[in-house]
Amino acid sequence: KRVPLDCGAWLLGGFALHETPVLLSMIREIADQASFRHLETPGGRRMSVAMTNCGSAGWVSDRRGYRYTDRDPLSGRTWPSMPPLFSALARRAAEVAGYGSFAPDACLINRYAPGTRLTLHQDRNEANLDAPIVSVSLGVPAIFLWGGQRRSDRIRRHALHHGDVVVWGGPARMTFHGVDTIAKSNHDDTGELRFNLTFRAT
Ligand code: MD3
Ligand code: FE
Repeated sequence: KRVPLDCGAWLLGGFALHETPVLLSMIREIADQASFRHLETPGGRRMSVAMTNCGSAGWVSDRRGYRYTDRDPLSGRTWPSMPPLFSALARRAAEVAGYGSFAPDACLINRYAPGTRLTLHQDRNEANLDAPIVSVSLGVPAIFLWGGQRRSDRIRRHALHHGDVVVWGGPARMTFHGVDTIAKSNHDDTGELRFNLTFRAT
């Protein structure tokens, strides 16, 4: 099913469902090479979400700011390459949502434990704002929050489940969004955890 969340934003319910086991095993392999870590915000706060990346670029945050790097600052090595299955999934989802020729070079992998949240923000570190962002949810459910182009705009909420894919492009690309505090629950494939992949063209 393809449900419009906003102008330019589509929820593809269960779009990745049959690929979730292989996605999770690839996340494990990536994390063996580039560990999940809690990044520091420019303001000096530790993010409750744990993050890693794959692809030729990876998103990082530290006291100097937010940016994309070609190397993992923890190891000094390049980020693990993006599995072809990841990019193929992201491309197919973007196409279904009306964004042809999406070529992601970065995949940020977020890991949420119970009590973790992601405060309202815009994704604005990408040079290419014409390209959409494709997100894949895995594991325990989350309440996704999104507003408008201004932080003060009314917030809407929608549950994201294991295997759901959301594509944010066009007018929705600069939408303020976040994730409400993750409740304690269990998923057969991830235990108490939620993972989210976000595919970006930087
Ligand atoms: C709307 N991640 O990594 S994914 C992020 O569930 C991020 O981990 C959330 O926000 C998560 O930056 C939400 C859905 C999403 C991702 C990017 C967007 C929604 C978006 C960019 C613009 C507008
Ligand atoms: Fe975001």
